[in-house]
Amino acid sequence: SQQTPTRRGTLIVVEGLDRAGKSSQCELLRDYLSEQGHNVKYIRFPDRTTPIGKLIDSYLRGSANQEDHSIHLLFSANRWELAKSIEQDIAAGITLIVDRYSYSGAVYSAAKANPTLSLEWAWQPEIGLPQPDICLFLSISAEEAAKRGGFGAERYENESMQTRVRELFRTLFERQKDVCVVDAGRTLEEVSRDIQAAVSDCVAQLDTVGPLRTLG
Ligand code: FDM
Ligand code: MG
Repeated sequence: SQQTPTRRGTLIVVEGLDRAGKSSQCELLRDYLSEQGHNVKYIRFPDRTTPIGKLIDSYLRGSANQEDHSIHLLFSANRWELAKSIEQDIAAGITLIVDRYSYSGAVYSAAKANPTLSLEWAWQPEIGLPQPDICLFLSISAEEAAKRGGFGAERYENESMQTRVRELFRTLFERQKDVCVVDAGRTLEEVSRDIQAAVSDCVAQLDTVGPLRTLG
């Protein structure tokens, strides 16, 4: 008898500024999709557990310095080292929720205003990585973010960096038309309802989309 081929999983990316509620929304989405019967995995970048991830972790905590381009390529390498396992999970029918991805990668590095580190340059090493089926951008105003409390102690967690990151996310997502912008300045429930609706549409259209694509 013939076996029904496994329906591939969906690659879902959640992006946004610090304090936009990414982690809470990823958890709510994981629970929602699990209840719907999906086999779900929730991962995040940077993955601080690998050898490259440990270098990134010391950089973010400020216990180590790295040249701007060098740390940028390490963040990218941290995605490349997991690319195969992402492809394998998707092929095995697992739905992956990814907290930050190439978009954060390009935007945070370009926000340093290093003259030889443009958004264009920063995007190049991302080309060829698995392309998300849906990228949800949790958008929050500077005012709303400020209301949600102070910054943490890690590198990049300061007002001037966050302002540049916000502008660059906007620039990037004006070019990448396939992003789903979610107004994250509302209650957890309101935001999660929008996310669930967008993800459900995406999952329903998966057969039309075909196999997992790659970033261009
Ligand atoms: N970040 C994250 C980057 O600079 N490049 C990347 O490729 C990624 C994935 O690392 F400030 C930044 C964004 C953030 C920091 O992320 C750690 P979390 O999600 O706040 O732990
Ligand atoms: Mg953070």
